[in-house]
Amino acid sequence: MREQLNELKQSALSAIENADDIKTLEEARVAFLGKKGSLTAVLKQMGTLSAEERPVMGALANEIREAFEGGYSAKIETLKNAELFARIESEKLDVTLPGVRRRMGTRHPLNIVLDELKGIFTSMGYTMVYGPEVEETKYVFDLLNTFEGHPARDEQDTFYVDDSTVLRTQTSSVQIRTMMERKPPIAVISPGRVYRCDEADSTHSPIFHQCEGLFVDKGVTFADLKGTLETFFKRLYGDSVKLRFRPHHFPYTEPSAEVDLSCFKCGGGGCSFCKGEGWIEMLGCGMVHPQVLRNCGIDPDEYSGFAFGVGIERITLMRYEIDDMRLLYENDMRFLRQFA
Ligand code: 2NM
Repeated sequence: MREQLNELKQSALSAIENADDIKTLEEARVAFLGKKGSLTAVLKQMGTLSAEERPVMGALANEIREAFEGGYSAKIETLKNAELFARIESEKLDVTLPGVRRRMGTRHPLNIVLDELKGIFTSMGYTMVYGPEVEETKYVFDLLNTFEGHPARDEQDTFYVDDSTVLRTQTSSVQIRTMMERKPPIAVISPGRVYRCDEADSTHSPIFHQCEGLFVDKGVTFADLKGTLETFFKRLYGDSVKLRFRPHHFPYTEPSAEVDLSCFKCGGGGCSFCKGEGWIEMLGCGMVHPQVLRNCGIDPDEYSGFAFGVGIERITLMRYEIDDMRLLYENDMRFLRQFA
């Protein structure tokens, strides 16, 4: 048995020696010490030994097992280190390489202009009001004095949801709601998306953005309207801009006017941009019609007001000298990045 044990020791220790990965080492351990292992098999024969031999062989077997375990734990340590080292080698990271630059988004030109517009009117004491884009015809037409049969109600121009519901064609509906809910003085602007049945081209889009303004108080006059718009456009485009009011007609204002701005490109002399006119049509405005005030529960004998509506796209195109409105909706980063 001594022979057998010594042989086992030799082969077990050389198995440890030769194992060059953890799996092989583990197999060697099982083959030696496991339930069906070779050392276990020898120990099972202990019963056949004499009483004198048994403790001697037992001590030898223990000694061999300890030798194996010592060799095993030293080897497993070595193998684990080697594995860790190999992983560190293969996962090596060059911290001096340049990083991946994250592309920052930029504010959309329409939002740049809208924020500026909000800022100017807020500084004049106006607050923002918002309302639904899917709106009852009552607020978009009837209360605004735009009767049944008026061309503005034509199905050709307006997206109808049903007989009494439309996609709003202007944000005046929000102003009507505001006048019905509040008492003057009222000084509000209503920026938002509006819809018209138009083919998209360089100057039209079926969805665009508008900002309407409304000021109602005692003794408000057309002079207040002129002063307000002049202040607004000078702040937006600079002091040299000139305004021209032309008589016009809207069902909801009386008198009404369209406002032209002196051409930003030629300053009024006439060029290709303004088609030789020197002026560019910019917005509509007027004194709120007494009937509209009455419709909203405001006494026109006590109060008067002015209102205006301006397209955000139009201001944006002019401000940045953009010649095609469709550029504003295409989300082409090469275009948008220019406004960073
Ligand atoms: C425009 C032109 C002229 C307008 C009128 C009103 C209201 F509700 F007070 F009657 N809000 N906005 C108005 C007036 C809008 O857009 C071109």
